[in-house]
Amino acid sequence: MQEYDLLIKGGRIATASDTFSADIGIKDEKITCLGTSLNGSATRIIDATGKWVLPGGIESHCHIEQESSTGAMTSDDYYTGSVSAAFGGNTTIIPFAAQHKGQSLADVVKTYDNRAAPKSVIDYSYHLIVSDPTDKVLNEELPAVFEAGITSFKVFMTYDLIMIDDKQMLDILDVARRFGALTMVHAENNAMIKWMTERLQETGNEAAKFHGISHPRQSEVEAINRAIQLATFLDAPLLIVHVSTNEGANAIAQARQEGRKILGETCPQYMFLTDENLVGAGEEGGKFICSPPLRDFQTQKDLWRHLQNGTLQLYSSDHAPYRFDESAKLSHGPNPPFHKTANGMPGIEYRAPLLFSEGFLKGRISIQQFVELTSTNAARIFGLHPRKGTIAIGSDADIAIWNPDREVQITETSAHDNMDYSPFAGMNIKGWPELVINRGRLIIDNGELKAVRGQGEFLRRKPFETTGYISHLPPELDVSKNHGAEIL
Ligand code: DUC
Ligand code: ZN
Ligand code: ZN
Repeated sequence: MQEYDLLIKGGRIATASDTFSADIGIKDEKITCLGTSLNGSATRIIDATGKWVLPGGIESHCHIEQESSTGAMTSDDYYTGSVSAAFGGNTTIIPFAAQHKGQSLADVVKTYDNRAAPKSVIDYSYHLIVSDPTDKVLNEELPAVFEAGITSFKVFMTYDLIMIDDKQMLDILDVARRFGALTMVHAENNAMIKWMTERLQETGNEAAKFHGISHPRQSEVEAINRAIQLATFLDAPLLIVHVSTNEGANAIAQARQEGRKILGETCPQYMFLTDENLVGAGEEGGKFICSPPLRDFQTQKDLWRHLQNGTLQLYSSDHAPYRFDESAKLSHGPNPPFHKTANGMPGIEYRAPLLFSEGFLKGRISIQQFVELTSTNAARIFGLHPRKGTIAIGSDADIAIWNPDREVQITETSAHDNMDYSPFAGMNIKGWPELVINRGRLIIDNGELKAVRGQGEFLRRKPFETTGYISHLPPELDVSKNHGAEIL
């Protein structure tokens, strides 16, 4: 019997708090030993000299095998989506399980279990999108989903077919607060978007390049401020996803400074692309249509600052893959109006490598911040820490071994997803996760996929309020001590 299934020797390890040189012994899916010059017997030994040995990435915002409210199916299923995530250094994904009006949550979860379990090559959970918060959903179905280990719910303040109104949002925030779940919100003001879209339609300005104008900055800022007030009213935790404006991030910073339980996320497209990509792409502008839309160069700088100083704790791809063909982006014909083009762009594979190259290697963030932003914070916020998101004895052996010298050119089809384009095509980046290990199994070995369909496991997650991620709650509001009880 070997002492270890896998021994990783000679690498430089980084966690969210430390860096150190050590060997890692792995047995039965777990990290069982950290030490210098480990020399127990091992089935396989990996030489990581000169490499960074980091926790596997946790991609906590991606859309995989999901129907949009208008019925468009993402172009990635759980196989291609998880394979692409794995090549990009991730060992866990948390996509969305979306309720459409009239659907029971049990049906939604079953549908996504049937999609994910046979196909995902890495571990997974879901956030539940709630679009129809009936009394039954609020009082019976959401608690049942929560008990099944799905402890985060997303709501939309825009999109006619799935949006909820403010009262419904209060209902959901209230249920989430009582159970210790985390509400995530897509914060854009629906009326402003519709009003602007109508003006653009009336004046014949419907090309892709007008998409950004139809989603003004104020639309995001108003909705973020309103969402913060609604959450503050109930003292419920709230995560504002895909923040794309400085003003929106400032509202989050202000709320956090006042001790409110508000979290924020941004995405690579807002840090590496601008509306010039959308406008410059002409007839291919639809490739760059996403919501919120791409902004400007000043916003890129602002969002870097908000990531650096911790106002935004999550950096996620918002991978929403719709091919640029008749199956998805062009389902309404070539050159469709912007308001009939599926919203979203791919990027699950390049999320972490872009941050490693442009953030860590260029000195904008430390390696510990890189680990926090790509892994540890998501594990903490979504109830997976310390099983996931760190390198520690007893944690799952989820590890990415990064070669900091490897140069990669992104092309339209260099990713392993099911897409026919990449919005990041043409960028040259440095640093790549050459080996990726999920629960002790080597899943990516120098550009080769070693994982098999369905080897990823569903992860039951802990309640948000027990994660300790927000530690400044006054005792009377700390529902982790009072799980599921009424506190109003
Ligand atoms: N919201 C997302 O989170 N992703 C894609 C499109 C959208 O509106
Ligand atoms: Zn959204
Ligand atoms: Zn999204």
